[in-house]
Amino acid sequence: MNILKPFGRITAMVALVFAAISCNTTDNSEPELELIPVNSVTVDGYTVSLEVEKEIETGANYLYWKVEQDGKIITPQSITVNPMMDMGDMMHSTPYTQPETAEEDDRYFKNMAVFIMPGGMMGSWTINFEIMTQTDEVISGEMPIDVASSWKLTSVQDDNDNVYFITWYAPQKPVVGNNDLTFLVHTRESMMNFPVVENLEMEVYPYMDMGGGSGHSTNFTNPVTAGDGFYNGDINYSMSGTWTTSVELIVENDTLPEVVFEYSVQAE
Ligand SMILES: [Cu+2]
Repeated sequence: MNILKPFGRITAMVALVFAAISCNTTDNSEPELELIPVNSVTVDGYTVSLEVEKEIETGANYLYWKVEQDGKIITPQSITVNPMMDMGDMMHSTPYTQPETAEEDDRYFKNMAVFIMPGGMMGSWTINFEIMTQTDEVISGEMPIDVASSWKLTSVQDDNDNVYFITWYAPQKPVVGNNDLTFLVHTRESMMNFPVVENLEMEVYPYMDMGGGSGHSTNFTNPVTAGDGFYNGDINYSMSGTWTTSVELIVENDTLPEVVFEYSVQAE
């Protein structure tokens, strides 16, 4: 009967080892990238794929680029992109950055594009890409994409017809309680060039219309410039439901007309 004792100990040790392993995997705080395929294009034996975290829409989007050769992921030296909307009688680009190796997963290159118009009746979006392989081979092509419309982008003009594109960057999904409140601001230098605008003053005001002429605001801090066109504040929603947030930009002491974002806040 004594013969069972060591087995018991071994079982206990095995259980401990398993507990340690499963602890490790669940404790891993890196959020898992969950990407949706958008489109892929094959050029000269290289398959270039575009993947995203959420459906591409007006406002800010992160685009993840993957290049494969013979079914294997390769790491190019660089990927250069240029989003373009063909509106029939004219073409224009949109604010965007160039792809760099994704911190979350180095099999991908990642960039941001802020789409200023949805695709559809008005025109269609394509992302032109140029890839330099490790052997200096250049692969170029174009990737057609759909851009849905969203509530997260609006624009305003000043008296000199300068346009400012205001993107609601965060919260992407507003919830009751405290949320980081982040905007991005770009202007248009030409149809191909949309630089960020830093050091503006911004005045926001969140409001919930309760009907019958009554309504209320909630606690918030006004966003302030954080560099690269980002403006960071906070918003603490007291209730779920439909909210508006007005935004005024102050450009060199000139207060531009107010724009309003309207969206729904979830109960968490
Ligand atoms: Cu357009």
